[in-house]
Amino acid sequence: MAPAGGQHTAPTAGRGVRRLLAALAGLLAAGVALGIAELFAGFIGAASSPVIAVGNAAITLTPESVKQFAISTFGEDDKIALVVGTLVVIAVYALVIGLVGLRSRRLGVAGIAVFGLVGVVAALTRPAGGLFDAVPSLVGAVAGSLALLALLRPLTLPTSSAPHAEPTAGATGTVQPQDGLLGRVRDVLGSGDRKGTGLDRRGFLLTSGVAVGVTAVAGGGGRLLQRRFDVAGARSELALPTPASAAPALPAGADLSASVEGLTPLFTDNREFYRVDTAITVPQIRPAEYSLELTGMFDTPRTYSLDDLLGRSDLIERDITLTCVSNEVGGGLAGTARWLGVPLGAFLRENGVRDTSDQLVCRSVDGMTIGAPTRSALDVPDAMLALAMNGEPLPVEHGFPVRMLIPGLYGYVSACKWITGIEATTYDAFDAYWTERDWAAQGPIKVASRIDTPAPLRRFPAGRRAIAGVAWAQTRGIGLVEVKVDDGDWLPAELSPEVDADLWRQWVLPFDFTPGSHSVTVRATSEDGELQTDARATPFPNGSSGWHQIVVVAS
Ligand SMILES: Nc1nc2c(c(=O)[nH]1)N[C@H]1C(S)=C(S)[C@@H](COP(=O)(O)O)O[C@H]1N2
Ligand SMILES: [Mo]
Repeated sequence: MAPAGGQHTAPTAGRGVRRLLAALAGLLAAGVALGIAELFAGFIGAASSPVIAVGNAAITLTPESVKQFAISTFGEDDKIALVVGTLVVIAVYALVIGLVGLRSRRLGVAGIAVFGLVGVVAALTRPAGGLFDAVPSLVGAVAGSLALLALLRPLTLPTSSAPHAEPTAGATGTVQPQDGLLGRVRDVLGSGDRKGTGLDRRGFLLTSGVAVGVTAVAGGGGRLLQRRFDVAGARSELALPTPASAAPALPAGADLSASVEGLTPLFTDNREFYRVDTAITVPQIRPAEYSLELTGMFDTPRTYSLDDLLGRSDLIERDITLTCVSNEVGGGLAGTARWLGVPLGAFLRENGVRDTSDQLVCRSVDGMTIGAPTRSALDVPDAMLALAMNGEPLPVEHGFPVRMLIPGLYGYVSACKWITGIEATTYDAFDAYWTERDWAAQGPIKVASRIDTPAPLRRFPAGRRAIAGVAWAQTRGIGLVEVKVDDGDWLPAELSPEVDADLWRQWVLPFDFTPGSHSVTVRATSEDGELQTDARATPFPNGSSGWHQIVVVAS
C-alpha cells in the first residue's frame, strides 16, 4: 500500500484485485441508486420506491404455492422476507454489473438502466399507480449509473503509455479546484471505454466513501420523509362513536386463559392479531380523504365519507373471530376482536342492492379485489363495515379506516381492508384477486380446533397437566370439543362459556400423563352437529382440514 500522498497509481494491479473492486463498485452504485430512489420516494410516496414496487409486483406474479409457502414459513414476517430477498437479488445483480462495467462501461450502465426499467414498470403497473411513481426508479438509475462510472474510473486509469491520457485528479493525486463535480462527471462520461488497467486505490476509497455517504443520507432521509404519509396521527385523533347496539356482556369466567397457562386469550390484542395481506407498505388513507363508493347493481348507489359512516345511528359492536384460509391445521392465522361498525345488510339494502347480484367485489385503495357473496353480506347477522377494533380505530395494518367483516367466511372472501369501493355484480362477470389465482370462489370457514398447550414435542414431568386450546365454527358455534391421548377414548373437554356463535371457544382438559411419549389429538363439533373432518386438506384451494395432533414427552 502506497504511503498517503505518494504515487498511488499501480499500473500493474492484479486482475483479481481490480475485479473485486469492480464488483464492489457495482454494489456501491446499486446502493446509491436505491438511496436516491428512496429519497425521491420520500416526496412521492413509499409505494413508488423501487424495492417496494418490485416486491409488490413480485407478490402479484408469485405462484400461489410459493405464496402459501411464504405465509406458512415466515408468517407475519413474509413481507420482511420478501424485501430481504429482493435486496439479495439486487446485490447479486449489482456485483455482476460491476464486473461487466469493468470491461465495458456502456454495458454496465445499460445493466443499471435495465434495473431502473424494472423499477419503473413495477411502479407504473401498481393498481393505484400514477406517472410520478416512475420518478424514484428513473432518478435512482441515473444516479446509480453516474456512481458506477465514478467508481470504475479509479480502476481503469490509463497507464502512462495510453495515448490520450489527460492528467486527472486520480492519476496525479492532486485535485484541481476547477475540477468541480460537474466537470468530473463530464470527464468520466466522455472518457468512453478505457482500456487502462491503472488502479488508483486512494481514488477508489474516496469515491466509495462518497457513495456510502450518499446511500446512507439519501436512503435514511428518504425513509424519514416517507413517514410524512403515515396516518398514525390522524388515526389517534379520531373519536369513536358509541354503538346503538353494544356487544353482548361477557359472562363471568368467560376467558379461561386467566387460569390456564399457554392458552390463547379469548380476545387477541391488536398488536398480536395475525396479519395477512399483499401490501408491503401499509396503505395510508387520511380520514378526510376517505370515500367508499358503491357501484354496479344498486338502485340508488351512494358515496360515503368516513364521517357519514361514523355518524350513523345504527352502529353495532360485535365479538367476531376472523380466520385465514391459509391457516394450516394447528396454525395461528386466527384472532378475535371486538369490532364496531356499520351493519352491512342494512347498508346494502338502503342503497337498493339488486337480487340479481350474487357477488360483491370489494376494492381496496391498493387495488386488491375481494369477492364476497352478496347473500352472506345481506343475511349474516353481524356482517359489518368495521371502523374500530378492540376499542380503537382500526389499526393501519388491519384496514384503517374501514374494512369489511362477514362472520363465517375466510378473510380472503369477506374481510377487505382499506376498502374504498363495493361493486354489486355476479360471479360470472368477475373473478376477484384470489379466484383469479385459483383459490375457491366461495370460502366458508371449516370447523376447526387447535391445541395451544402443551406445545408440540414439549417435555414435562409426568402427572396431571392441562391440555387446552381453541376451537371455532363461526356463525354456527362450537358445541363439543373432544381430546384423545394415544389410542384412548375421546374425552370431552370443558368449554369456555358460550358468548356468541361468531366467537371461538376455549377448551381445557386436565389429563394424567404417564411417563413416556404420547400423541394428543383434538376434534370439535359445531353446535349444529357437524363433526370436524379428519380428512387432511392443504389450505389451497379452500382451507385446511384434519385433526390437530401433537406428540409430547412426559418423564
Ligand atoms: N386490501 C386487502 N384486504 C385483505 C387482504 C389483502 O391482501 N388486501 N387479505 C385478506 C385476507 S386473506 C385475510 S385472512 C384478512 C386478514 O385480515 P387481518 O390482516 O386484519 O388479520 O384480510 C383480508 N383482506
Ligand atoms: Mo386469508
